[in-house]
Amino acid sequence: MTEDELERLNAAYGREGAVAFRTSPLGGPVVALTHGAANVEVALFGGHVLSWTTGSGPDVMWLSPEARLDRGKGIRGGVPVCWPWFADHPTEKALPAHGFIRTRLWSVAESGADTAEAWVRLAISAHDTGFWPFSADVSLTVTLSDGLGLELETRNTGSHAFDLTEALHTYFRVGDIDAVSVSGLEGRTYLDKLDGYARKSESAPIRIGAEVDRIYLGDTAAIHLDDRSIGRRIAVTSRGSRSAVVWNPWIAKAQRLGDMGPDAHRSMLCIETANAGDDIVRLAPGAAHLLAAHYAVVKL
Ligand code: TA6
Repeated sequence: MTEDELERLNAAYGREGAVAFRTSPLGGPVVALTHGAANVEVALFGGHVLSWTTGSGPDVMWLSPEARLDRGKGIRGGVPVCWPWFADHPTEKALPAHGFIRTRLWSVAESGADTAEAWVRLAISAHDTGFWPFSADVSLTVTLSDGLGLELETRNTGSHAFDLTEALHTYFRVGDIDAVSVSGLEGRTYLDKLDGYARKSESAPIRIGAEVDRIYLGDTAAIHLDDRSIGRRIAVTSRGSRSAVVWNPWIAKAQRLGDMGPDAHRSMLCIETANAGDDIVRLAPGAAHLLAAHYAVVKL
């Protein structure tokens, strides 16, 4: 994006001290939100939240040291927007995992700021392409206040209904994976991707000591990621979601992925707010669906 284009974005959507557009050293345009001591950075490539700092403690988001915005491929870390399918395409395995809007440039639709929050809405239209013969308008609204809110809205603008699976695939930074536990999913059924999607039941708060890749089914009041190494709880709440994914690649898969940097498994954990697994959204022509996540950080 040229400096002139950035200037036009700042003229149209910049808000003094709250919303600003700039070029990231990672190689692409980003919008920076500021509210008090908190900051968020969102890449226009993929509508991708890269970073969220609250003013105390490390970045809440984990981002690969190898992340780039200018290579046309999915950014490793932050909040990938998985849409219009979660994980592999249901029938065409050659298609990119987690859909195609995470590797497209989004446009800026709106922005705003007041004493309570700073926000920006990014948008993209997905029309008939060879492998997705439908039409939809998608927007991601990122709202920075005392917490961080993400709202992913899909509107079916075509004349055919389609099935949607999606996720806000959030990579949280942790101080030391050994000091982490995840609560709020006890008693829930999950699909274990590492065991042929076998249905299993969660019995206790989750500790991570190996690769974990699970789709938890049903409504989730709140999921708590407790990190005793950093001394913080990340509370995840959601709307429009009846599934949540917990993923850590551990050592071997992180090495196979090849772009996570050294010992990444010790410093990240994905808790993804989703419509995945059995949780499929059927969107009729003209209908809309909102998938929303809210993150709050409190001291432990
Ligand atoms: O959500 C978990 C998962 O489906 C894992 O199986 C792993 O493939 C991961 O997503 C990959 O995420 P990425 O950021 O590479 O799209």
